[in-house]
Amino acid sequence: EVGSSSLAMAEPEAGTKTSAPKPEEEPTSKKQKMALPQAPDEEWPESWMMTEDEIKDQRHLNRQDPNVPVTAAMLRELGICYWKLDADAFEYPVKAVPWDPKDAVDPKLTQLRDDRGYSYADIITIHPDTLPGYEEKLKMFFEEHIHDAEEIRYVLSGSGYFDVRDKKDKWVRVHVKKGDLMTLPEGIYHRFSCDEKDIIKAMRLFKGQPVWTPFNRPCDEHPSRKVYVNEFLDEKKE
Ligand code: KMT
Repeated sequence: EVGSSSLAMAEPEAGTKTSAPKPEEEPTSKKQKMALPQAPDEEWPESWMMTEDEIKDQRHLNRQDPNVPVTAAMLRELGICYWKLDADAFEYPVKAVPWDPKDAVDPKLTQLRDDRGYSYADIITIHPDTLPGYEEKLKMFFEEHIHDAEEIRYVLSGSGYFDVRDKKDKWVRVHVKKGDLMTLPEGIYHRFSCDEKDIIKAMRLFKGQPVWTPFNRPCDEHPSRKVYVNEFLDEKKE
């Protein structure tokens, strides 16, 4: 092995006794562009454990009493990612299907799209005036389900709740607002609800051709659920 590594060949006097090898410098041609860093913990959306009582109004906070906050670290452990963008600094259409992600005017959004390979985007405004079949869709969004791909939502205005199941299968409510770009991993049980403001405009991004099909719970045998359980819930990883 001696002398066969590129490190040994890079030493000024090969074969002479040297101290510990110097840290290797990355060749400039191979320098990777840093991926857009996720937001610091204090900027993550406010999240809490939901009440276990029957839900009377899904638009209410539905917190426990006293409130049980959920930290950014706990959300990350469930596979959630989060970036904060400046949604006021750029203009996006009210509705566009599809809206070409190459038209992204925000350089951070462009970087995120390139880092993560998002190739599709559209904009959905959840409000009775803008969403055909509003009531029916809201019911569908609030049914507990998974997708067979990552769910990526960038909130351009308004606000709402993504509820996700934690490691103990309890509901965590994540309150997303303008500027929040959040991803939910493939196979996580989740649902969406408007909050009391009753309006949210969000960009939906996707890798490849979008597939919105929800698989309602129970679907523990679905391959995407198995991927999620294996990656985030399996005990052996604790
Ligand atoms: C979904 O998949 O649940 C939705 O697209 C609705 C939420 S978008 C803010």
